[in-house]
Amino acid sequence: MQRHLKNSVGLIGVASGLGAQDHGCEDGPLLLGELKIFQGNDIPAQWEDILRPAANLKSPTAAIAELCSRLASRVADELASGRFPLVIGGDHSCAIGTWSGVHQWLGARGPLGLIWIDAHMDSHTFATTPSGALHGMPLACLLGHGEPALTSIATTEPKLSPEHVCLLGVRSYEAGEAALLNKLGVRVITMNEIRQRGMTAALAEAMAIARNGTAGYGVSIDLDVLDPAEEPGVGSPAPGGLSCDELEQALHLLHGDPAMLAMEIVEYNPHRDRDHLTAKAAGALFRSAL
Ligand SMILES: [Mn+2]
Repeated sequence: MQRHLKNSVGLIGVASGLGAQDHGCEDGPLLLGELKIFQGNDIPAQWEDILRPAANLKSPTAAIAELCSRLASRVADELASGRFPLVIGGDHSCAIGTWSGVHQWLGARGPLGLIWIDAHMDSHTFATTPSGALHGMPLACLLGHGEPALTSIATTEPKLSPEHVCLLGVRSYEAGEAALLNKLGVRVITMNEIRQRGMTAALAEAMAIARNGTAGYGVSIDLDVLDPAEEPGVGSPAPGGLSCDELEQALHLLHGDPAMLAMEIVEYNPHRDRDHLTAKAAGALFRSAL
């Protein structure tokens, strides 16, 4: 599919931490904007909007469903305007909105592929979650499993088919979500496997999966895939992650790929960051991918 989106990037912030136990990620987009982390690249990037949860919805599920529904429309609008959407979280529950929006825009053009770069699987449902936190559920929701309010954003059908999805960098998960992905046949490339094969080879495989039989694909980057010793500013740190350098190098593979339709960078928690290290990492990842 021919698209020429990447001459302009539309940044959409999602200032919400409602999906996490620690709400600190809600302050991520504003600080990244103030630091001009995504400016000064070859490709002009402009903040189009920062979305916030509605104040009148008391349950996190209702608030996140409403927020994701607005986000999905916003992302579809960016694509329709010819810009490349870059969604900046917030906690990872915003992925339900981001990828529902890309799916909606694709419509009859064909299925959506997704590369999920994360220390976690984010594939719980309310039946398996130990914490109840919605940022542990977005991938399950996009695959059509979980709370109907969250699986039916934009349309009731699943936004992703298992064969078009690949996870990268996983090292911290629970049995229930692993069982769901295993049952569905989703490819999971763990941190151990990346240590053996290298991140570039692993990302090349993920791209092949996300491109095969799809009309385009997206990339969801949870900053907690990076090692917290280097990049501490994330919601749920998990030791033993990627270095920013190795992820940056691998992301060059995405550079200039017309099949890449959108990206999101999530879980930046400024309250845990040190000397803006993790904020700068977010900017470096953006520049190498685009
Ligand atoms: Mn995540």
